[in-house]
Amino acid sequence: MRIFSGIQPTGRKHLGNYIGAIAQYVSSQERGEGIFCVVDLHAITLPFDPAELRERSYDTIAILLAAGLDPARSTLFRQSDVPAHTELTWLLSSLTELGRLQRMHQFRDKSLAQRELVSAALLLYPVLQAADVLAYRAHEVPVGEDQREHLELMRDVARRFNSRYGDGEDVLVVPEHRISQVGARIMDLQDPTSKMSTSVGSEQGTVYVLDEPKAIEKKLKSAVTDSGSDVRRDPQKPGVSNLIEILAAVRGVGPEAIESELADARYGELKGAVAAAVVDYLAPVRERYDALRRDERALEAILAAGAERAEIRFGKRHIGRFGIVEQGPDFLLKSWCLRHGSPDGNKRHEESQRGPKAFPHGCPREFAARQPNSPLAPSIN
Ligand code: AQP
Repeated sequence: MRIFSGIQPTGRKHLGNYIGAIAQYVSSQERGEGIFCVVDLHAITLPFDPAELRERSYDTIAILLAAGLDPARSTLFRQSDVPAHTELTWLLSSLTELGRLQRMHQFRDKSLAQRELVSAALLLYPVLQAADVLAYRAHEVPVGEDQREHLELMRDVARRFNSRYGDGEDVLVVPEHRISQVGARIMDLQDPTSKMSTSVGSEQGTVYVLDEPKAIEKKLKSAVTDSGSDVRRDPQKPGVSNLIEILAAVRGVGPEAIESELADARYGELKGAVAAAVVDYLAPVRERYDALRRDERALEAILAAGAERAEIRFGKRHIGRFGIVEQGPDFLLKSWCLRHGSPDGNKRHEESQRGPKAFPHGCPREFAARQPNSPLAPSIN
């Protein structure tokens, strides 16, 4: 089974990102072939500073490694290093309803919060996300609850592509989302009716993965609760429900187990237990992070190798004016046929694979370098 997910290199990663997404990525390595991507192109849908984005991309990849993603087992790369994502976005945008994009919650919330330019890229964010996943024909996408709507759109786009261009074949895999039963929507500690968030939350209401233990304790111990005293989940008690959910998620148990364990406890004890558990949960990540983050050359090497592997194992290398010059997933071939409006696109592709003869102006060096027996070919496992 192939598993894909992407994470933005925006700001500092918080406990919601960690529980809802990163911890799931790490455990998914036991179930299948993981492909994880630092989605820097998603991050530019809002105003950004290029130098800052580069730094945050390193921060994010270092957190993923510190959390336990293993580049030898999973493919880890930076989205902008693999051009197939943006190429496929354009193709898929031709199959995506404009009205539906405009109604997406994330687009509405983020465009309302924008004071200056609301970019077309912000609108197309879910199409790029669809391209990310569909390019690799991933079967499963681990995400937090806030991404459910985008996943539904992606599934519909894949189905539409298959019914229009698949010739009876499921060229694109219609992926399943994997949203945890526990911890899929961690709430802000100061406003437990809103999700813990990079862009909207308060500093005090957001636990960051790299926070010092003292800061974690302080934030959790000052979490907003309610005037009652029962430690149980209830829509009327969003603060207490959130703390129960966090404790359950970090201990890897159901929230009912926490409710019965703390049935006689007061809110202060609940907060203390959550604080201690979260400090222990994040400590190993913080300890490993610094050394990983310091070595930017090593991070670059991991990202470069991941991009290479993503392109060769799962994607295509290049759609140039000669057509697809390296074998890629069938759907890209079909996309190419679609572009050329000709069912014999396949034939032309095969011809282009036979070598330099297919290139009227000679064989480009880039193509030569990528031939399996070329001395210029990169060595890929
Ligand atoms: N509060 C959350 N609880 C559980 N899961 C969450 N995720 C985000 N917030 C929560 C999941 O984290 C993954 C990465 O999200 P992202 O790439 O969107 O990163 P981000 O922009 O830094 O995260 P935010 O906080 O979601 O940013 P805002 O609120 O500014 O848009 C995703 O799988 C997401 O579901």
